[in-house]
Amino acid sequence: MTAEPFRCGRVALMGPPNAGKSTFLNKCLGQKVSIVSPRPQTTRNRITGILSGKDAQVIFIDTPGIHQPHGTTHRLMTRAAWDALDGADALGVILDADLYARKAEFLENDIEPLRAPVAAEQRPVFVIANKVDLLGDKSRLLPLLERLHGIWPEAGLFPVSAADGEGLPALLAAIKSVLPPRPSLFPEDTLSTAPLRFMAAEIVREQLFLTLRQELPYFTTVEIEAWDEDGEAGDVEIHAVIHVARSTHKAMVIGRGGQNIKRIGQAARMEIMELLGRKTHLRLWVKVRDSRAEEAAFLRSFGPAPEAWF
Ligand SMILES: Nc1nc2c(ncn2[C@@H]2O[C@H](COP(=O)(O)OP(=O)(O)OP(=O)(O)O)[C@@H](O)[C@H]2O)c(=O)[nH]1
Ligand SMILES: [Mg+2]
Repeated sequence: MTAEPFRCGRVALMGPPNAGKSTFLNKCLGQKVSIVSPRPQTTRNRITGILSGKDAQVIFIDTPGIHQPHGTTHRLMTRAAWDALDGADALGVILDADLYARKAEFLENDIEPLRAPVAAEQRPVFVIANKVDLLGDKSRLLPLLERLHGIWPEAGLFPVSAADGEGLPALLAAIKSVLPPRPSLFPEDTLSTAPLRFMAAEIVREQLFLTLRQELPYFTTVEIEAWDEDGEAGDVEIHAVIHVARSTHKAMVIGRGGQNIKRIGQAARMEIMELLGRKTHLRLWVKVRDSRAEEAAFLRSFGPAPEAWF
């Protein structure tokens, strides 16, 4: 009997906003590398998450949700998602199966931007029907799976729950089996290629989403202004600035008597401390920015636009 070769490759995770792409990635890794919120368009950049096992290394690339873009920001986010396909060995299309089991009419419109490119893919495609834990009666999934099979007949179909892990072992085994035989690209203990500073800023942004819910103004960004690891007893001191567009937004983020900013700071500090494995002090400021200059900086953070973008 010959031993299976070690396999390693990249898998781009794509899909409509809010489908559970980031939740799926975190669940596969058993740790949080990508932030999650009930609001669509939480992920703004490509995020890598690396799953290292004894037989394979899977490099997942989480992406912003793909949808019909309106305006420059959405176009840039959508581009960040499509760019993830470059160099990927396989593609995971994640869909909210519960949503389409209840509202079948939404499917066509939501997958429209993905439909033709995915159908034309030469690489292995995994269509991941997520959130099956929300379906009381699993037979409600069948018409959706049939439709998806009709749309992308070549793709593997996997009903899963990123929340409770149902279906993930079978899917991960299938993903590993299509990766090219080669040694790992990253050391075994690398969880992500994202710098810790970026991850810390994302954790603050996640807490903003979770605390403010629908009220969070879309252009809110978080910037790490200072990161001091030389504090007493090896503590890390982090200063983060939450940039908002208007003074009304600032009041919202701070909350009555400072209750929101306090909650955001406490929750983010706990998570960052876990990430760093060291005692952490987190100081937050809220600044009203010069909105035009700031929006330009926000857009620049996506990288230069290619000449022929739309
Ligand atoms: N019940 C249930 N909820 C889920 C599951 N997967 C994700 N969710 C929830 O769906 C919401 C969106 O999850 P995200 O992981 O942020 O989705 P996303 O696709 O990364 O979203 P964007 O980054 O905004 O495109 C969150 O409230 C998650 O908790 C699942 O399997 N079951
Ligand atoms: Mg996401």
